Amino acid sequence: MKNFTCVQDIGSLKVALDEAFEIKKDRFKYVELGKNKTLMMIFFNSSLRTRLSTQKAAMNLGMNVIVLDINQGAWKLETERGVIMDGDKPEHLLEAIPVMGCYCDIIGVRSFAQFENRDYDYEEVVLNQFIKYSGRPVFSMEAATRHPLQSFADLITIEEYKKTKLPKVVMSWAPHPRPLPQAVPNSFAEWMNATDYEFVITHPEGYELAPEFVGNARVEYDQMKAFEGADFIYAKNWAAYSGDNYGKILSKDREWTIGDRQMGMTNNAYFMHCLPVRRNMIVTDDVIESSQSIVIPEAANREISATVVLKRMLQAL
Ligand code: AN0
Ligand code: CP
Repeated sequence: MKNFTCVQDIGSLKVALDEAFEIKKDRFKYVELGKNKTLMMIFFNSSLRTRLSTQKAAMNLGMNVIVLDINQGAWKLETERGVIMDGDKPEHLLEAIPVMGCYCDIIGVRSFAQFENRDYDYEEVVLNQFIKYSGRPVFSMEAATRHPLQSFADLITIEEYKKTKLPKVVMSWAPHPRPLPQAVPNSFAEWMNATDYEFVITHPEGYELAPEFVGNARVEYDQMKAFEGADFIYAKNWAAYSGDNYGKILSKDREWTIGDRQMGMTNNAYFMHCLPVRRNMIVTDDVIESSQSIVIPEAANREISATVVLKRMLQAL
């Protein structure tokens, strides 16, 4: 595997899951593979889990790691070509990227949607510039439209906890005070659509995701109805995708906050969220603290998904 940005890059999910469970049994099995290889992680946005789990994954593989937070200590970067650089940005991404590539073997990039221009975000301009100009294999640590390391960890978690071969998985929008990207829900939908699970998406009208991510999923606007018989509830907020509303908040309706009322409709479902989560906006204290909440094992599986991805990228060097 050269680059890792979406579900197609991982190939067979069955093979990927087998590798994940192999790594989980012995996470240092491939510790020789990364000797004298350097991972560079570039963050344009904040992170707790991705930063820590990906660094841990690299250490499992014997790699060296360099982390750069672009907004803390690096030069401010211009991203547009053709700009007369007489403002506050001393360096252009088009020099910075190949320079970063000189010091490492693999690059991870976190670069969220900016919500200024939908086409710019959905073309994944920043991530693709890394792929084009770094001269190194690149993986997404959440880009504008997807968060594949998260979705892979989510899939591993569902496989570990499911009680039936093909569980019913429901992704529910929930309210949040700030506009959040569609990357996590897009990506989760993309991975769920690649399985044979029953997959349902529920959200208020106006929050439709891009059709290429919704795929064949059932969209149900009645949250309580969507939750009926569910085995897994995957909560997430996202801002609107459609037309002029792109990046906007259309609702902060706390009727959608996931609590005992909604969970009571399910087949004693497990509760999942990628974290960070705002309690009593997305989910009540009681639900996230309940025995059905698997948000911590879900986060723990980030180390496993990242180890599989880095292992494959090292094998392809
Ligand atoms: C980010 C998001 O919703 O995309 C990161 C989630 C992993 N969340 C926030 O910015 C709160
Ligand atoms: N779930 C996730 O990616 O968390 P961070 O934003 O803390 O990395």
